[in-house]
Amino acid sequence: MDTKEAKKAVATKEKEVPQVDRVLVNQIKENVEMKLQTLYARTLKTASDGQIYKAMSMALRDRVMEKWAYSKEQENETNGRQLYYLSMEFLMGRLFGNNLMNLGLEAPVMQACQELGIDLEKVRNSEPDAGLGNGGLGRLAACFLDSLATLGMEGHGNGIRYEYGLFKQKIVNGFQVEVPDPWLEDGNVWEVAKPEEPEIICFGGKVERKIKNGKEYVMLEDAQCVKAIPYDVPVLGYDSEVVNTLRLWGARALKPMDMGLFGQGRYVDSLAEKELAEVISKVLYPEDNHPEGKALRLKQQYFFVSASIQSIHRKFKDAGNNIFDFHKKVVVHVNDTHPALAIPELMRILMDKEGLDWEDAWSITRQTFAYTNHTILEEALERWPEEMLRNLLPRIYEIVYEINENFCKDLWKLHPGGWDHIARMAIISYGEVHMARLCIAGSFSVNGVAKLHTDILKREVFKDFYQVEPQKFKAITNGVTHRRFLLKANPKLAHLITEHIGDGWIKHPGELTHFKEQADNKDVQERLAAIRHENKAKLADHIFHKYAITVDPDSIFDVHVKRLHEYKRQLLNVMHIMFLYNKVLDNPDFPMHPRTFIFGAKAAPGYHNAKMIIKLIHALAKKVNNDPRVKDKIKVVFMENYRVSLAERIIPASDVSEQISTAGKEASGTGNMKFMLNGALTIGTLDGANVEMKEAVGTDNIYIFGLTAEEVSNYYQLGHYRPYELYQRQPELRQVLDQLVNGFLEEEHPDMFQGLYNGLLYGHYGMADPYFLLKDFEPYCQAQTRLGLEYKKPEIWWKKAILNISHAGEFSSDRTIRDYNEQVWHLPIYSK
Ligand code: T68
Repeated sequence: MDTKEAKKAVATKEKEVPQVDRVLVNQIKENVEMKLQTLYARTLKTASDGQIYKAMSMALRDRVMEKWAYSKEQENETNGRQLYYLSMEFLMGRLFGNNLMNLGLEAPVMQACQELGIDLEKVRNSEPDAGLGNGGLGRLAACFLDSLATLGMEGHGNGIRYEYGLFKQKIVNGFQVEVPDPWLEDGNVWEVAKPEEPEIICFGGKVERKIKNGKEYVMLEDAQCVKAIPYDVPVLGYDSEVVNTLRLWGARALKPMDMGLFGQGRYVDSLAEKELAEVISKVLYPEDNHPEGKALRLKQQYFFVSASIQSIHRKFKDAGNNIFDFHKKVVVHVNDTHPALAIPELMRILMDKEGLDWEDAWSITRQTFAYTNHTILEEALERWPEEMLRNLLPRIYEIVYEINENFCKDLWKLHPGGWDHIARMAIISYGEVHMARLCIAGSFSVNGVAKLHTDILKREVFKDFYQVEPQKFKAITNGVTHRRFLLKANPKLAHLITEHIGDGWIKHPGELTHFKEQADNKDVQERLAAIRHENKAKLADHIFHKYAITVDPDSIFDVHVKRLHEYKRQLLNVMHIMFLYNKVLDNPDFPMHPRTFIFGAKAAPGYHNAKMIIKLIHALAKKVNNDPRVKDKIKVVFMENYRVSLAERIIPASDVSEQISTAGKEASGTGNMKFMLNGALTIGTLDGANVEMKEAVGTDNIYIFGLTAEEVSNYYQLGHYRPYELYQRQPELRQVLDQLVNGFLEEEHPDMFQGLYNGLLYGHYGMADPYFLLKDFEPYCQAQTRLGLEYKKPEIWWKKAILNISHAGEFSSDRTIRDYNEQVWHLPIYSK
């Protein structure tokens, strides 16, 4: 069977007996058994699930490597324009199933497994998630890689090979406990180490200027240097010949140990340098939307951008290119400001290595970089102490200093005498280096991740910059790979769609709009409902086995999964559950369709309020789930350790998608899109990409409530928000808030949630209820009531669900990547 036919088999599997290629199936069986023997000296009878996973992955890997080799050869021969996507985070999740799907081998592998008696599901679950990211930003980078390869663009990722990914979350007595994630412990089938291609990265030292042959050159003296070793991961596209590379850098000492010290018997000291070097790529910082101002974090940033830029430069030169064409052949995208030092690093290489003068170097640099902003939260905008940069990276500091001088001189011409104005825009200001400002000054393109977000950047956060260079600013709305989050995660729904509109949507998600024609088709509605029910039953099973909580697949699965952050307002969801609970206690016949509220969220380890909200959800779950008076009308489940693979399990089983951030705070959101693709209905605010989802699907097919971003912004500016008055005026709201502190939830520790309560009514330092939970409480409860009523009318509910799926193509990362390419990157497309 050729790959086309194999793919068709994937799309139409479950339909009668899939027609698979016998020869291929036999080959796969043979490959797997052989790998088991040669790798582990095991047979199928004696191998563990983990060993079978490895053997199967190695067998698959052989096919991947062959494709990768040809793709690289092609890339070298063509010497075309390349994209390098620099990101501190790539939240890849599992790769086995995705690679299987992309190679069109799902059906024959399933057949082979069946014949060998291998439980494929178990095998898949043996793979650890590559959790090299915190949340949206890191997962976006992973989705982009998928779409780039599928669309036939040469776009490579560059990041850090953290030895420990994002912590694993354990819940102990309702509290989050963080456990390390040593995901590489059993090796990583998908990486190829290239110790023979290291880059050298230097920290500290002193900048010295020397004259040689009448020319000044710059060098660092007494610096501490480490090696950056590339670990390359192939990135396959779906039905595509282009195989890109995700290059993750690991830190190593220049010398494995100090032989002098070793000879003196000082064994531990002899390893000190190695330890100091390796700590750089040891662990991912677990803060999302809140930068950690530690020197080690700055080291990580420079480590990976310096390695990336040096290797990009090396490859560019090896291809025989002229340095003045650098920006024509290379575009470097910085994913938020974390890789911002790539800008002065390229300047350093162009000047100190290539001998270019400042003007030429700056001109090339500014035409090479593009920057995406992912947040407007003030506290999340990165700034580094000037001193720290000067000490850790003296040459880079000099360059940033010079960039700032020139930048301010230009501003002075525009705003003569405007000291305040210039201080607001300066890259170095009051002893701090402002990374977003460096990115804007050093890039040819700046973009937000949704329309609303970009508007806020232009109007507020980057207003001064927008006035100077409006043409740089672009709105490019995020997207997610519909192949991982629909085709792979929800195969039965994918099959239903394909049955009606063909399988073109897999590569052209815009075609999903054809599914609209089925919106009123009773049969399709019923099948969609049946698929959802089956997915819910599976999740219910999982919940029962893991948490011993019985949940009813006939109840509404109302799902809130994402990082825990006050602006995302998981607490508002909790308040609504408490409101419902009170209703049922007041009136046992309170009319409501039973609901299962599902949460999943990791809190940053140092984020106290976020951790208390996790504890609160558990306290509420304990109370509600064990209260016979609610008669199974309400269940609350917190799913531990939310991550990519769990998202793939939960989202296809969701009826309701909670996207209820304070308007103006969520730059885009991407979970919202994954739910939409799977036909869940959104309850949400007019925030981030929700706004565009509403435009796409129509007001009637999404439950929108609450303050607008403009209203929120007015409240902040005018300072006239009085949550306490709402508390006094609204008895149902008051009851809920009082229950936080009157022992209703935690009899033994009634003051457990006093901090959350105080924050809502009185504020900690700044204003009370800065995320407007009290203001949005009533409209939220009303929207929930509307939603609950509509769930009871299947012909209305499932029509809406079909319309959501039909309009979700716009939120595929394929569309996003095409937009980036048209507006920013201009890469050639190599389609099959
Ligand atoms: C998210 N940002 C946005 N940041 O919050 C979300 N931050 O609205 C958007 O959809 C997504 O980016 C993709 O554009 C993040 O996820 C981080 O994870 C982060 C990590 C380190 C430091 C700061």
